[in-house]
Amino acid sequence: MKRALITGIRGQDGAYLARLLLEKGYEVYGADRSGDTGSWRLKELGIEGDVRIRYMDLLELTNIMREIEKIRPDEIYNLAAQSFVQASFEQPILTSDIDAMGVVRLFEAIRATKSGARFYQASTSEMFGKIQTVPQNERTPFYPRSPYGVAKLFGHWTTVNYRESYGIFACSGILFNHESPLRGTEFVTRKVTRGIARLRCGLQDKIAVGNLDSRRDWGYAPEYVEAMWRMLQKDGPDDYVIATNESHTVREFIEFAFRYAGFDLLWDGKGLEEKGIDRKTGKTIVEIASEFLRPAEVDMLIGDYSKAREKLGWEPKVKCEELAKIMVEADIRRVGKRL
Ligand code: NAP
Ligand code: F7E
Repeated sequence: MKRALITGIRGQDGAYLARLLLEKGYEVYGADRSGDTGSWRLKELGIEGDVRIRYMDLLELTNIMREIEKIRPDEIYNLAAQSFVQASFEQPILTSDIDAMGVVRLFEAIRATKSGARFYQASTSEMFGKIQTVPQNERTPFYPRSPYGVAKLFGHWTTVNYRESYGIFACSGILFNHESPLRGTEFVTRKVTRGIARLRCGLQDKIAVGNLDSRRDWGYAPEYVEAMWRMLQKDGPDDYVIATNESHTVREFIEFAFRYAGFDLLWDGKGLEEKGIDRKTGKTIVEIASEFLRPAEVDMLIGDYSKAREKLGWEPKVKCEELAKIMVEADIRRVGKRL
């Protein structure tokens, strides 16, 4: 039986990856910094009792070393991060400590314990930031636009460097945005789908958002964790872009989600004054709030996943419109049950 250690087990991807690896017969260890064994995501997937939770913080090297020594994993998936871009502008030092230095700590722990584990690093399309080519692939130059993007770029190059210097089987997955019903409510997709579900039953009267015009390549998280696993099953380590090769504005995602929930949304006004109006009632249901605008924005992302298709046999199935439907459906169901 293979043994996997997943950092960030309590996050969206941690939950889906844990389910996938359990289905494949792995013994799954989940590292969590709170020491709490409960997780609403693992619970929703029905696997809460099947994952062995270990107390581990990426800020503490000794803690990481002890756990790797004890667990002796065959595969380590580093999914832990301060992953909210907007928060990284408020907490740049903490974000760097976790997302950049945390990766060095993990690699040094692997070396110190002489672990032969294969390693996956959760890199991100945010490293492309102010994009230099369209679409973006593994050869596109990086230009991060936030403390989060800068820290993740450090983590990416650390992964490449430890692979080249010490022969560690380390892969960097450059994943574009991926969402699901398990997405955190601070991210725009889930904020919108949860907001719509609550609007429908009068628990909230509008949704406040920031930039409507940025474009993202949004995929479906359960499919993306499959790509992570495939990377670690290859004969050699490498880096891969994982994306859908479709790009949509935030505005379009909002339109898909409202339409699926049965609303007829009409946009009116410009800039901070723009509003989304419910054509049936004439009420404002979407408004712009400057607090959700960022000091620097990533305007547009679209990924070219052809290397992953050729080498991993990986292909996305769920695209943006279908994704909005899946998320709206799940949130309507939850609100119905008052979850
Ligand atoms: P997520 O839901 O935010 O999960 C990240 C997890 O990391 C959280 O559960 C968090 O724990 C944990 N964590 C934070 N700081 C930690 C620390 N110091 N020590 C240990 N654990 C810590 O993120 P996700 O969406 O699942 O993404 C997984 C990874 O992929 C992240 O590294 C993210 O940056 C990266 N990524 C995500 C996307 C995407 O679109 N989802 C795209 C590209 C890359 P708490 O619950 O205690 O806060
Ligand atoms: O923003 C705009 C916002 O926070 C998407 C993380 O998983 O994916 C994620 O980062 C876009 C941005 O995701 C609101 O300005 C408008 O242009 O959902 P987001 P993100 O910043 O793209 C990457 C790949 C990661 O690696 C990250 O870890 O939507 N936007 N209005 C808004 N964003 C938020 N959060 N809230 C709003 O109200």
